[in-house]
Amino acid sequence: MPALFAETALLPQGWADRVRIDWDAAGTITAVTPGAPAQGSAERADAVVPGMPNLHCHAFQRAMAGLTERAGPAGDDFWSWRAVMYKFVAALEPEQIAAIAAQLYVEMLKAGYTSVAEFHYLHNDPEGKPYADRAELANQIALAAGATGIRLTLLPVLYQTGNFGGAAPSEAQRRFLLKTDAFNALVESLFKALRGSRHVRVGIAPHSLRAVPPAALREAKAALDKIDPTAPIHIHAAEQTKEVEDCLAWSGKRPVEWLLDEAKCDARWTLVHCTHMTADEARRLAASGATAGLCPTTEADLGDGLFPLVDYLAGKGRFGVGSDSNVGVSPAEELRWLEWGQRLLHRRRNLAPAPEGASIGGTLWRASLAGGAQALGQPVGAVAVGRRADFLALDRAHPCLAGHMGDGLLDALVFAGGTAAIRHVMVGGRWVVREGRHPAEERIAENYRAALRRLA
Ligand code: NGQ
Ligand code: ZN
Repeated sequence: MPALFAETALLPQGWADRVRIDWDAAGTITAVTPGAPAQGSAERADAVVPGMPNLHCHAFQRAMAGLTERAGPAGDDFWSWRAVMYKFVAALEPEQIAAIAAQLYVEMLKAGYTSVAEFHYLHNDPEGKPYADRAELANQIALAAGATGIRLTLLPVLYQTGNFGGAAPSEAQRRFLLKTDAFNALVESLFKALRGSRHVRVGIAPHSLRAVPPAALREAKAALDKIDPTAPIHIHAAEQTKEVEDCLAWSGKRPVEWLLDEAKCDARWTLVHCTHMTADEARRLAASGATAGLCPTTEADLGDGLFPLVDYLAGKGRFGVGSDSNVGVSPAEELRWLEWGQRLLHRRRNLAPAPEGASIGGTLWRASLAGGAQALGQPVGAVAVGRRADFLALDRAHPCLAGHMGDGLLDALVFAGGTAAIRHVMVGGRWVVREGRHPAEERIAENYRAALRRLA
């Protein structure tokens, strides 16, 4: 039986020393023994913490990060960024999508993400026609995840309209569009193809209330329920004030309010962004048990606004973090900006509510492990029996961790550039990063460079 002996490890009950962790051939933890003797065949590690689930990602956007930082003719905003993104998307070929995703997933693993929820909305060819295999592009994502070893929750996206009230989609959106029947068939085929995988779970992602009319939302959910009534459902909501205004004009309700009232969101749901909520919406979303999917670096990059974290956490709301457009690829960076945004807003420090003396980095890391695991619908996010063996081995001898112990390690990780100390990364009981390196990283980077050369 494979096993690891950790000098110290973050367990659900807190930090423990001399922890032996055993797992089975399928990568599920079978025993966690604090205070264990170091002898035996178990490999040794220094400080072990659960790897972070990344609850929101559009992999292809990694290749345009840094390319939208030139001033446009008339003042730039989220919508002008989106227009550039649509141009970028227009020409992407399947192999390019796989090459970009593989490069990104290697970067994620090295930064401490051990799983990713891919909100996958490219379905059609550049002309907007379906590929011979409808799952052509979704397959590229699954291939990239398999090639890198990252755990995947694959969320095919339903996208039908250009705005609320059934507005026609634009030409630029043609690669995203599927009729509900075609979408349901795609979901079913992905369930079939990926059944039995311990590394992949399938759910669905209605893109947003802008892109999915209520009837289609209901039908897609009903079809999913027939296959798997616990599968995750993700949706973008209330990222921009224009979306809130348009939603009010359409329905008399705000997006999060509409979703809570009409879609009855519960713990199966992840609402991505929720930047613009009233205090009442924040309280109700927290009480629903759904996860708020927060993507602070993308939300900053796109000028979205700041999530009402203080109200939301006062209601004990669940959250996790996502890399979204992949301008940042690091859970520590997302959490740092989550907290820093609140500090800038409130002009105070240590805003994530925690009892006196509690660590903010530790509080945020733990909360986003739990929220991320719930959002991905996979048994991850803890070093505990029955969970998958997905974790990071930190090097406490690294200068950036010197002088830190227990939750102090997580404070250093989140607030003091401690990610340089992520030494090894394990997913499902297999090391996917060793000494900071992924075994296929050179080949994957070369493919990525070649894909970008063809795009240019
Ligand atoms: C997306 N991205 O689907 O990639 C969106 C932009 C939209 C972010 N919201 C498109 N970060 O929301 O219409
Ligand atoms: Zn998104």
